Amino acid sequence: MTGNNPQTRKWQALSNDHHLAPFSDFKQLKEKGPRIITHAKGVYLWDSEGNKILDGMAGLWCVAVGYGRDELADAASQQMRELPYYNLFFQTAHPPVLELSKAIADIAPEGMNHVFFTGSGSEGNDTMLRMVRHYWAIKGQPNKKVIISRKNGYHGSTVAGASLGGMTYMHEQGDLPIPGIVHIAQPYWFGEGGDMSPEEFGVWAANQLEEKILEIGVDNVGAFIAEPIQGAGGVIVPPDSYWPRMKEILAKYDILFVADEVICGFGRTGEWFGTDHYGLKPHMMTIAKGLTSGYIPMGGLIVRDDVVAVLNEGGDFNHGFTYSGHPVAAAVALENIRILRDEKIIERVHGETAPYLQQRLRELNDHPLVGEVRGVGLLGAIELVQDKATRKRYEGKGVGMICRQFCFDNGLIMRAVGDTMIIAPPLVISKDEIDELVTKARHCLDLTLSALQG
Ligand code: PXG
Repeated sequence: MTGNNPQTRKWQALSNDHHLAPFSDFKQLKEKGPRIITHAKGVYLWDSEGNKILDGMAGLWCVAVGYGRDELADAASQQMRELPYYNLFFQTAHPPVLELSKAIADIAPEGMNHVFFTGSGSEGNDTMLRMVRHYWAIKGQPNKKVIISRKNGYHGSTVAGASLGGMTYMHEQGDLPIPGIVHIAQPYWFGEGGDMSPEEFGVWAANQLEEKILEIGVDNVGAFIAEPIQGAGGVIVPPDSYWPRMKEILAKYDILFVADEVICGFGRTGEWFGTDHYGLKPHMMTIAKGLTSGYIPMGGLIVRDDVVAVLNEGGDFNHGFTYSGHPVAAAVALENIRILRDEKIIERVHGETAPYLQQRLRELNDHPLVGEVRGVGLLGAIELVQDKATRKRYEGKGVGMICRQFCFDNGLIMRAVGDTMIIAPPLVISKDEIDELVTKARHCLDLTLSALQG
């Protein structure tokens, strides 16, 4: 992005000279220069060139209550003045972390009443891996170490998080996955379902878990981890048959089930958690993102009471972070949950804006480039194809990136995962703003199609 505003160029020079950006091609970014986002309000961002942009991704799936909520800034500032930091290590605690633990227990599925806090979703999943292995060791089954995960799942970017995740391009950098983590097929019918119907494919994909458990031996398997709906992998909503079959398999074998709720949690599906949407009964749930609406970093692991009862017999759990349960983050999370609850934001998503968004998005099915539109709650995906009937892609054209660039240039943030366009707007998006989002998306699909034909 070349800016007209001289300040933009100054910031871009600082980026070139000093900043290493996450998940970026450093050299390419130097040539192009980052877009500088300077402020935000509601569902809109502004860049340093004065462009107003509808944020169809809620930051990075996290800004649930929208930008510019003074209550969250006030909660942070008040807590910073009162107790800016203290740790939870040496048999101490502080009010915000205790009140937040209770507030989370109140909204979590029944029987999930304990929370271990971290600084991020990745740390939450690292905590999960160590806690699962510790749990089985306490139970006298130390061999139950293997964690089964899924290809193209996303569980973070730490060594354990990236290993649990099924992103091969992440594994390739740094000799991952670490031992003791294996991946099964994902329930991505549009991309991998072949000639099967979605229902057949959903059962097939779920059965991969049973096959893997039998292959490894249940005595060696500690847990299965999955996002209720894969987010970063491309908003992959499993076929309706998938989770019911998974539930049968999980009930049959003595392994723990971990729901990674980092994206689905805190209202994204129109329920507090993705597991509520699918009626799942996890032993642990990883949380982050919507927990604080991204205003401040915080993650955690919610743990079911029967698991805690075992952990209680295991002596010290030798794990924790300087910022576990940070008081300022906890104060912000508490206020964020209060806003979600008192303003009935999730009820509105469920009853009003999610059905509206899903209906409006599906209107894009008539577009020549669109092979499928899917979504749940305020999550949506649009598959871009060359041939609707066969689901054939435009090979090697980078259609997703072309479309993403048109979106950026036309005031809409919509992500591209390969040739899948994805959205996850703030939960406070209004119907009018949804209209704007869909209108802009259609316009950008038109521009993409013209570019491909031209
Ligand atoms: N689990 C899930 C399901 C996630 O989506 C994490 C864990 C890790 O959280 P932290 O807080 O450590 O980032 C995530 C994070 C993308 C993208 O490209 C998605 C995430 C992070 C970065 C990029 O969509 N999700």
